[in-house]
Amino acid sequence: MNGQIIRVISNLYTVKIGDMLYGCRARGKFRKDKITPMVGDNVVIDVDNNLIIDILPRKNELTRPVVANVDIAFIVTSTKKPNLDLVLLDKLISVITYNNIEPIICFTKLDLLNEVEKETIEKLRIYYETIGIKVVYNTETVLIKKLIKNKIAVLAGQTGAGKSSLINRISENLNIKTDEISEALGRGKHTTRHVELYNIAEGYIVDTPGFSAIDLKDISKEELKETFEEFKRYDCKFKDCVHDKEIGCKVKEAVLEKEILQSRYDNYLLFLKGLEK
Ligand SMILES: Nc1nc2c(ncn2[C@@H]2O[C@H](COP(=O)(O)OP(=O)(O)OP(=O)(O)O)[C@@H](O)[C@H]2O)c(=O)[nH]1
Ligand SMILES: [Mg+2]
Ligand SMILES: [Zn+2]
Repeated sequence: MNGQIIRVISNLYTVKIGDMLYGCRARGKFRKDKITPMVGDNVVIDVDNNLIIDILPRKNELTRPVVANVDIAFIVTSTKKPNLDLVLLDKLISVITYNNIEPIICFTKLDLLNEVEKETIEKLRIYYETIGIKVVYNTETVLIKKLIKNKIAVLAGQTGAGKSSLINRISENLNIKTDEISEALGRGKHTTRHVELYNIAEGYIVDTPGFSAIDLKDISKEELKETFEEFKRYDCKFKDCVHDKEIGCKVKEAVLEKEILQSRYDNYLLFLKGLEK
């Protein structure tokens, strides 16, 4: 029977099949092959023996926390206190996209902004939406819940951005404090492995500590370019153009024409330089 691992405590896996939960162990062969089942894994279990006998191919694997098959990542982005950080936002978009996860921007703390500042955020929202990235405000709880439905979601973003508050907003009936979620997901737990997916809004959510620390170092220049969706619309003179100093670069022209957001291009170059070292 096929199911999904929703909890790991030490070597005990909880596998969900429909509405049923099965406590399982991994078959011995996995250990020999150095394969470790992960939360989020789609697995085949032998119900009679409570054994995980096969793991289906993963679409991605995160290491902090250890979760597989993540569908979406909310990039929780504070617009004030702490100040808007477009470098971190664009970096997370690239890292998340590269990991085969759909990035969704969630702006927070718009209540702290004046009208002019709000307009700036509204313009950013429109830009990112235009390039195909979903954008929400943390107050749009109905919309956020709809996005989580039937998905495994993680939260990324700097400390104080409002990740835990967002979970509280959308989880009327979650009977665990968000602090405890972070705790359960690995903070300060060194001896026992415990990762759990929490059922919220008919989906699963992981309050990810430290996702923002992930950097781009494993990505090649070519792969970085691929994560900037809006660049793909332009045909540069050279097919392998990295949109830096090449002549006939249509991306650079588009930046001058203000078709591409200056900060997006600046951040791209910043990440590109970082990869050259
Ligand atoms: N004014 C305002 N404050 C907010 C909003 N969202 C969160 N906060 C406040 O911002 C502070 C930080 O929020 P948290 O949810 O703890 O932030 P976090 O992202 O979980 O931070 P870490 O757990 O440290 O990574 C808290 O005092 C929240 O009450 C918002 O939309 N508006
Ligand atoms: Mg938090
Ligand atoms: Zn170019």
